[in-house]
Amino acid sequence: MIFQSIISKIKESNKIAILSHIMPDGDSIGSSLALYNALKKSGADVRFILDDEIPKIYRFLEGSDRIRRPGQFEGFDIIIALDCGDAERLGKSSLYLNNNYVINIDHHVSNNGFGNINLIDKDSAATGEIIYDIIKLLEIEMDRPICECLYTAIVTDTGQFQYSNTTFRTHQIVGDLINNGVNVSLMFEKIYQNNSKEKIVLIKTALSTLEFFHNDAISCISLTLEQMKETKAMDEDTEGIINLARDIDCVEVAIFIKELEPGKIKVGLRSKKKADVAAVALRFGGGGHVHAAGCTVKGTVAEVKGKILEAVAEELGR
Ligand SMILES: [Mn+2]
Repeated sequence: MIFQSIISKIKESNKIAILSHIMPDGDSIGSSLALYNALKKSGADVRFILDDEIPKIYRFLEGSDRIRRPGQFEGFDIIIALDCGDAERLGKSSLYLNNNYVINIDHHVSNNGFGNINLIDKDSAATGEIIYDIIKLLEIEMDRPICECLYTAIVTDTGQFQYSNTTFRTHQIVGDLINNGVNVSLMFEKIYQNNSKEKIVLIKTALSTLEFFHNDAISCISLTLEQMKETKAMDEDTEGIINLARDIDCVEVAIFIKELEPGKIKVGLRSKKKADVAAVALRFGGGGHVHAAGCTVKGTVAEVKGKILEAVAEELGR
């Protein structure tokens, strides 16, 4: 029903804007570019507006060189926001939400339903899975560039098909993408075997801060602005660092603390089994999934670390 209203809304629209969140990841970029390429192919006047840079590793994807930055307010027949839990995460792109008809498509439980139509499917491993269905229902042919975008969305949000969000359906969809031309080893080479030297030096610095708490059930890695500057790494290079802290046998919850600007700290949280890190993040105004969540907190690195450690320990004791 909700799918049908979205499909008819898209079909009756010509001028369409796709928006997604700042600090983009593989799913936000992959799902947005897949829909962008598909709608473009169907003849729509479509643009993908993003208030950020596309991370280098995703620049091989079709359409990645045609993103627009948010500028003047413009009217669109519809706005489609993807993979974004709330309007604030759109950055300056949120200005397009005013006086435009908004379709909000996401898989985050914490999505606050800011659209006129909201399709929030927490059982989808990635927004890319929902976009796969949308493109199928629009009866637009799945060509190789579209499939590569969707594959990127799904492989990154499932942690290379290892997280509990990975389902039978995930593999069915991915099977179809491979059937339509995706070269798996080439995708892994582009996404995972393409690190810059600066990124690896950053990982070295990050690991030097690794600490354990709560009988080693909690691990914590932190990065200050100064350390970021010293390593000359890019902001996007911090992606995946938290996994190094998580992937340790004794660890149940991993914390990654990153200084965004003086007094403003971004916190990433990962858990393996029962601990609900989305609940922890929510207490600090953030959100996410049970096993992967985040928030932005005011304070120094040490202050924020103290508060988060306390909240995580409480969650573990529940
Ligand atoms: Mn996602």
